[in-house]
Amino acid sequence: MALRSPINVLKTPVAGGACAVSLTALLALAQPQQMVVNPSWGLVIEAAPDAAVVTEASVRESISKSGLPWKVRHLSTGIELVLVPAGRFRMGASSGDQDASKAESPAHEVVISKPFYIGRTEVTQRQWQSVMGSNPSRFQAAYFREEAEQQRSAAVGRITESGVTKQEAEAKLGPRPIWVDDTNDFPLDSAPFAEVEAFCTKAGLKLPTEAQWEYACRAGSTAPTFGPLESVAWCGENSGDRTHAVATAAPNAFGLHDTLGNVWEWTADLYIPNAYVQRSASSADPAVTGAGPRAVRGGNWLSLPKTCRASCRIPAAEVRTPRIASEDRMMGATEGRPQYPAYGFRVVLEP
Ligand SMILES: [Ca+2]
Repeated sequence: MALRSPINVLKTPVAGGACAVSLTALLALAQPQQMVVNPSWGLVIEAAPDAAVVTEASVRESISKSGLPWKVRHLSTGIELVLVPAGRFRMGASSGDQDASKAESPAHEVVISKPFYIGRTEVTQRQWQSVMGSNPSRFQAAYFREEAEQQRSAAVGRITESGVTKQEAEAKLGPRPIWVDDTNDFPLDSAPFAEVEAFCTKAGLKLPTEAQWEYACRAGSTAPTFGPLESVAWCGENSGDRTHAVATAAPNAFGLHDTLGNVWEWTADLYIPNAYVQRSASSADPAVTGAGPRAVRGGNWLSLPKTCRASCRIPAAEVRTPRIASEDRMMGATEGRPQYPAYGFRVVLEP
């Protein structure tokens, strides 16, 4: 049977009063539909911001006024990007933040002069693999299997100490452990900066500047965190000492997930501790270029809450301070691969 077109439906005879309804429906059909134009690099997922995600009406209005679609899938990587509107914010230590370091002061006004797209999530292992053809991440199935087996073995060992056989201990513990065997949607981790740059170049994407990152992370919030850490971030308090699939923690008011926690995020900016001292009271689109250690942002799966803050900034571990070197060792850094599995990233596209 052929599918009926809307016009055929309207031609179907209906009982009294329905003629007026049909005419209304016909007029509605005659209204020009809003055209959704896909950019050359992507496919529009949602043209207008979802009010349940972008909760501030003024932000939705700014996004709509830009004339750009809100959520777009980047064609060559599959990365979901959301539009962040132009605006201004106070960058650096939040008012009354006792955990802020000197490098986060003075707080100062920053103008973001143009809207930009930013990854809704950290880049995933699937997305990295599709572009680079390999996956350097520590947190893959083999890691989780090994962890699960080590824990099982330790538990069996504790029980057999009381004199029971290994078989009896196994029976007492019940079914073998189940581990995470699919990490496609986990964040990419352990990639050095040069490889992250190579990914961005191949994909035609960029890393955010520190200012873009903090503006996107805050999403209008002036507090150290945009929400309660236990619901918005995988950090040392709740992660079980590992990364988690992206977008399993609650998003911020721009619809971005995991800006705080999960993996630290590389930025394009050179890390200069007193960068903010050198700025004027109001800066437009600040960027710190040059060769040297990059600033990483947001804290990770092992971080203390005091580190998972919007304004927290540290140098990547390419240049070692004693504090970071000890963290490196704790997180399994090896010779020749110093970037510990704490680092990932999200991308930016400037339309
Ligand atoms: Ca993160």
